Amino acid sequence: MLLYLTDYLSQHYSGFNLFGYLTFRAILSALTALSISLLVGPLMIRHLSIRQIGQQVRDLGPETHLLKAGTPTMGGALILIAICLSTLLWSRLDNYYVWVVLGVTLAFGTIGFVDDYRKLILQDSQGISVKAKLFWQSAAAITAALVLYYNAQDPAIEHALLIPFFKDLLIPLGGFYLVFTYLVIVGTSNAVNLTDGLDGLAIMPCVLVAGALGIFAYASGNAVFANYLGIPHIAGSGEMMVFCASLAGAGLGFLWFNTYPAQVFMGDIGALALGAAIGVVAVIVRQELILLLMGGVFVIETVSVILQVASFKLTGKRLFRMAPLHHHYELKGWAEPKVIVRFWIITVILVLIGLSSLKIR
Ligand code: 57M
Repeated sequence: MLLYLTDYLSQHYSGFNLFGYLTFRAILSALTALSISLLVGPLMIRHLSIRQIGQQVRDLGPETHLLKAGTPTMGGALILIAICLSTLLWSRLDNYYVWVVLGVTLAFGTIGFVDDYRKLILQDSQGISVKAKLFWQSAAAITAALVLYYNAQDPAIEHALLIPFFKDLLIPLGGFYLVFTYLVIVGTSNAVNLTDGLDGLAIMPCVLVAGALGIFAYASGNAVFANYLGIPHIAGSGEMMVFCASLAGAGLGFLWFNTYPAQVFMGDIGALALGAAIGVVAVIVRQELILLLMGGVFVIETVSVILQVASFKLTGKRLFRMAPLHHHYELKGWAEPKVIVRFWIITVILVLIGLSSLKIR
């Protein structure tokens, strides 16, 4: 939004040309979102506490979690406000990718809000049913997939699966693009949701993966860099760097309060929205397989649940002490911060490997 002003002012004062640079706007976007999170965080925590919007903790989980009962949750609302304000301020609003990614983020955030609201405010422990949650997630994801499919500027690239670490290796998806895109968005959203089970465990990998996707967006959106790196040029995708920067900034600001011992949880409103946001950005910049790699912690957590349920149903025995995997290590005696930081370190390693695919091909 501010770009309309700075574009005008730059005609009279050359210094305002700075705001035309994507990298500068991304830095401002991150700092704006970080500032909003840090400044509004305490007010939000106080508001949630006064409204007694506190986490209910099931007694099935590790005993250490019982102490967490009553921790204010739905803090993800602050993350979404910071992301939306910062993105609207610093991105080019005539770029349709910006509206697609904001629409998906807010749609999944709304689904999470309704679930949290029912559980925490209406005291309905079930929240919205699994079927209803999946239905609305599917509606949002399929809508985004259709919009991206029919607005593709270069279908040969934008409807193909990019194979990382190989130069110009694209597999045309055709109509399967819609199914694949749906799976990426809904899968990432629910994987982040499952991962959000320890203080800061989900938000830091979201910050790291979003930051890396921002770099991919910058490279893909720049014809010269895309050509030099041997990745597809996707005109306009560079603006995703501004969105990713706002997600990273808002996430770091939230982590200030969510770090162990957490003063606030993000709730489904945050977890579902952040996962969907990361998923749709990966689709826009054609880096779904790199997302699978960099978001490996989300994948491992989800697979651990699938394996645990399958094992229990088939053999009556559990593979892990408890799933998702972070609970398994807690029950092995690892202190919560140890589990969290080690999962963060694994994410840093996976993100660095993912970024290396920009050069190794
Ligand atoms: C999302 N929610 C946390 C918080 C957060 C099928 C099964 C695997 C489903 C899964 C499940 O219920 N997942 C829901 C995970 C919950 O966090 C809230 O939920 C929001 C995210 N959606 O923002 O509001 C608890 O996580 C802890 N927490 C923190 N710090 C944070 O920053 O400590 C969260 C954020 C919070 C708090 O204790 O209450 C969650 O874990 O539910 N179920 C599970 O994950 C359960 N696993 C399980 O049942 N495993 C079984 C089978 C089904 C695989 C098994 O291993 O045999 C575990 N979770 C709980 N209790 N709460 C274990 C039992």
